[in-house]
Amino acid sequence: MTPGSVDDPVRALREAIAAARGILIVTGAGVSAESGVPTFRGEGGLWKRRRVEDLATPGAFRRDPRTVWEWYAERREAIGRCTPNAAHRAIAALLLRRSDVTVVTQNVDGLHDRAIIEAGEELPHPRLIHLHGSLFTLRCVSCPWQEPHSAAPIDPSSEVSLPRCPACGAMARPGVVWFGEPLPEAALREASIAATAAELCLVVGTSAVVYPAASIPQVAVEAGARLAEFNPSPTPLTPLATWIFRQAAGKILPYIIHEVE
Ligand code: BV8
Ligand code: ZN
Repeated sequence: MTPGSVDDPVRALREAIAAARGILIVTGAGVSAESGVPTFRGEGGLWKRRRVEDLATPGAFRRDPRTVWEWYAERREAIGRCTPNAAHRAIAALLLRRSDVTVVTQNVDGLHDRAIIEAGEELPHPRLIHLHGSLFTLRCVSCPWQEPHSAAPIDPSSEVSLPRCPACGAMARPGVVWFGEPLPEAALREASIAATAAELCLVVGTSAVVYPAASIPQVAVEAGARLAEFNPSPTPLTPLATWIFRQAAGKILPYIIHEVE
């Protein structure tokens, strides 16, 4: 395929981005892979080494809060040393440049937020939607207390050293959505509204197997959006894609997005 030819997907997608009214970008763990954050299901995936049922569920936390906190403390520590990559920066640049762009992320690593801060903007960004919460928020298991908790390391060495709610003294937990838990209503609603309004949906680095997040790009396509998939591997969304880029997001996305006003 010669670049610039009619069937050149890069040129076609650039033109579609320039012409679109309403762009939805849905991201998963793959967008953070080049930042050194392990994905969940690929080779070397996080879940591979650990059984999801043992860790990312309310039951697991009730049964063994120390082990669950050990896993989350390890991830917070590792991700705290990672930085946004070129894909996060390109997505942040498009989000900040165009008021009709919405980013819906399943990621809890905060790297989209950090790319927005690096671009000199404030948080929270109204059009960056977190479907599964954040590793860097703590919340109480029994009262409404929650707060951002980026720096302080968690000491999971004993039940006594685990974080407690300052308001009621109950156990504090990671501010993420576990399996079997509902997603934040407002986030899911805003994501669905953005999906129905989008003319273009870019899906970046997700295996599209976790619901209801995986239904968001499908809602966009059913409402008439064209879909571009950025993933080295095929996913259940591949059959819906108009454009497919089997490269690492950090390589191809800046090349496509930066050229488009
Ligand atoms: C709920 C947060 C109901 C914690 C996570 C149908 C409808 C509704 C629910 C279900 C349903 N069917 C099944 C369910 C239950 C379940 C579910 O979906 N299970 C799946 C596994 C079958 N869903 C739930 O439990 C959800 N809750 O439905 O509640 C309810 C309603 C009312 C009242 C009570 C209950 C909650 C789901 C959220 C779970 N939390 N994580 C934490 O992170 O610790 S899920 C976890 O998976 C992460 O959040 C992650 O974001 C998410 C999705 O994974 P991906 O991001 O896609 O990552 P993955 O590794 O899988 O893929 C990476 C991709 O990147 C790969 O394709 C790879 O090829 C690609 N890649 C790699 N490198 C690159 C790359 N791409 C581009 N560039 C690269 N360089
Ligand atoms: Zn409390």
